Amino acid sequence: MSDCIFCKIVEGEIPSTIVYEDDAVVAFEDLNPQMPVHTLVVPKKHYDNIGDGIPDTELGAVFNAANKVAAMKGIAESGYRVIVNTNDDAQQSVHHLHVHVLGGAPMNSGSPALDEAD
Ligand code: DGP
Repeated sequence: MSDCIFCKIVEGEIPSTIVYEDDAVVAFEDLNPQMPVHTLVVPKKHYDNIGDGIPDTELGAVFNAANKVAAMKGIAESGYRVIVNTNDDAQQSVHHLHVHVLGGAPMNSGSPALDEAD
């Protein structure tokens, strides 16, 4: 999609700090980090959100990449959250499926880590 900012990041048309890439996904640092580790993982192909008919293989690639990012960042053992904001009530602001990988410090029990970001 020509007006999608994450498509532009995937295509290298706008800069980002890429931390992982494979055939299916790109992972890059969030512009406004809410935690010491805050990386986004996106499928290279555009999907609006998790309800957009994503093939199992691509969905699996996104979550496997999230796990790899956590390992690369050294938070796999200490703990991390993978958050997928979907549509308005969840404050999805970029409508290209992305998962937030958040960690590097203790988080509140049961409360979404991004609540205070908005
Ligand atoms: P969400 O609310 O789940 O749609 O989160 C979108 C995230 O995307 C938000 O944490 C900030 C991040 N973001 C928005 N624009 C850019 C950008 O141009 N570059 C990067 N690296 N991150 C962005």
